[in-house]
Amino acid sequence: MQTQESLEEARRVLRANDRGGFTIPTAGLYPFQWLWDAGFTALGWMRFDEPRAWAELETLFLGQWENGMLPHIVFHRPEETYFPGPERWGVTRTPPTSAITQPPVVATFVRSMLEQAQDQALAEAKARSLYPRILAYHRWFKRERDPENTGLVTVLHPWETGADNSPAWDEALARVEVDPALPPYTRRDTAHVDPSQRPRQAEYDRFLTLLEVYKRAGFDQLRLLRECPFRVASLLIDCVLHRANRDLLWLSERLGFGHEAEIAGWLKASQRGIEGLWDEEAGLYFNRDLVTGEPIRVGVSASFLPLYAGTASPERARRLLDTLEGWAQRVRYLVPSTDPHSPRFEPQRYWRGPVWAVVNYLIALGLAEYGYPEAALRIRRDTLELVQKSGFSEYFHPLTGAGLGGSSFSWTAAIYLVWSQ
Ligand code: 2M8
Repeated sequence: MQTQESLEEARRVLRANDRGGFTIPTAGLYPFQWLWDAGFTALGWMRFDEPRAWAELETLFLGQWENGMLPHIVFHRPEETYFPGPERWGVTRTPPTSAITQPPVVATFVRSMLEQAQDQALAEAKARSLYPRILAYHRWFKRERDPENTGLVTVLHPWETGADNSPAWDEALARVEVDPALPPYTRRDTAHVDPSQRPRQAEYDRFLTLLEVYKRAGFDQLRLLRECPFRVASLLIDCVLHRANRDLLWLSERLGFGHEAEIAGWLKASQRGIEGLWDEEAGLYFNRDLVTGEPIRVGVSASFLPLYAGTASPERARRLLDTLEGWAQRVRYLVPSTDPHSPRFEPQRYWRGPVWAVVNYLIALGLAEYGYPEAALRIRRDTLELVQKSGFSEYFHPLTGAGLGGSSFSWTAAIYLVWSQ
């Protein structure tokens, strides 16, 4: 595909996935609105339809809970092609939603949408109306997921991290005992995608067991912080939230809301929390198991995200670049979702090896900001090349460049639009 043709195709993917105010990630496999997908997709819409871009975020917030939580899926209308749907989650509200969250990219993307908007009046009005809802969401994180002010959020499900079957969660998830009374279920994902590219059955049983744990706890977060058998600190959540708080602070100042001191307090804690995940010997940041308190010593693409957060010192940023260069010796395309030196690296299985355009976007942004434009450009070029070679796939094989998972995928199209214009 030539760039011009690919750009037209990327716009076509977003239009085809548009369900009126929200964009599904891809038909069949994911027929609802997902939180962080909506953020990236809004950035894509911004390149050719600004009102539609703002609508994506407004529609997402229709799912926000009264306590501020922004759920990871909003089930705007019934669809039979996905499991677990609203019945299994058992959340009684309209529209129905899941009961967990996802990487909170929204504040950061609202800021960049406001900065790049052609229609400044519209952008300012939309940012102003979204701001209090984003603030309520970030206050929820602090109040319900870091009540002891450790600077790290407690994550209660691999789905919250966005990187569902990452090898980083293997031990923490294995500790979850499959509920013997788990209601029977039929997976739908493996009807759409080759099972060798999806999580394993043992993982799904535990993903579903955790839902029953939440329901039994009445979704009480503070209770789940004590009782949930799966509790981790995830770089994807903590780094995305740190940057989102930096951008929320910027928005507060720019729009005159006056919450700067409160947000600066959160930033101080998360700066300390994230930098506490650094491993000097590995030259990387590691996720942490909050049940054992131990670092999870497997390198994953999120290990580079303190560059995106902006918490890393220049020395640590340099070490990260060296580590990334080591990974680049092992794969053709950056950035594999798992360290390709690791025995757990599986180049075609979902979050255990493949390249994801959205994570590439976050890492490249961080590298550029730390003064490594060439490394950022390499990642950008790899991403565009993958799309040109294999289309708008959900993820890509880091050795062969083959497209994997769902096709005509919204966030891949969105990143293509953002990066090639
Ligand atoms: C994937 O996750 C969903 C559950 O949330 C699934 O497999 O059913 C992940 O890649 C996640 O990060 C993404 O937001 C979602 C939709 O693209 O799909």
